[in-house]
Amino acid sequence: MTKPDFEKEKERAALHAVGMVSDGMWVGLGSGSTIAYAVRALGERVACGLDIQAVPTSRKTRELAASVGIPLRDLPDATHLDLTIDGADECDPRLDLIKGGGGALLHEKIVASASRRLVIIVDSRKPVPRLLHAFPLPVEVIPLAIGVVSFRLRALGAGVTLRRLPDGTPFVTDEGNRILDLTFVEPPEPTELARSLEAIPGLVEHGLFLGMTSTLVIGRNSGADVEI
Ligand code: ABF
Repeated sequence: MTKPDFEKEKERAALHAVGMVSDGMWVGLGSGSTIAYAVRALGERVACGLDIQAVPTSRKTRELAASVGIPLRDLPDATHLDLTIDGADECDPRLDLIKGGGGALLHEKIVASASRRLVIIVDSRKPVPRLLHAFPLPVEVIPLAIGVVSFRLRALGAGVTLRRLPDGTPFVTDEGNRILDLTFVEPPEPTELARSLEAIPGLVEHGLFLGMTSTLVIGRNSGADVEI
């Protein structure tokens, strides 16, 4: 059996999603290495005359989209979007997701929630039977609340790690916040956990994207699987 080429899988999923974009759309652009394939492919379509406005969810995506000529709008200019293409860290059979491994979950969730359709593109390593059993759940916290929020998270049974850069300094989000990565020895039910997290003041957003995905595209060695 040939070893899967994960970069090819990302590209296949991205090309499928970009085929869903049409003239006149406002398109949300997520973050991450899979999205980079979608942004470059969208740039090629724009160069051939596709007329869209795009709202990026991170500085990195903005820079890449600008470099390939995609017309960009700022998030404050957007009221709603037609379609958002984004990646994920984990996805389960219900198409629920963990996102935020790249630290852009707040903007990603705002854009996804304002979109009529959320198309998630992943390679074949991302689908899992259940969320919260492997990939740590990122939550975004305002800096002055780190202590009180961490205390409340531990009381929920979470192991809490402040995300740091390789030089040891804390990772800072595009909004100037911090990321805590949560692990669970006994993973809770995602919906209940989401409700508990949303009740903690100072916790700005969490990386559980539940009931938001319209279409999941899983890149495969040959082609792409599409789940709706
Ligand atoms: C974003 O980028 C995130 O929410 C997720 O954390 C990450 C996925 O990155 P990659 O496509 O590089 O695996 O979509």
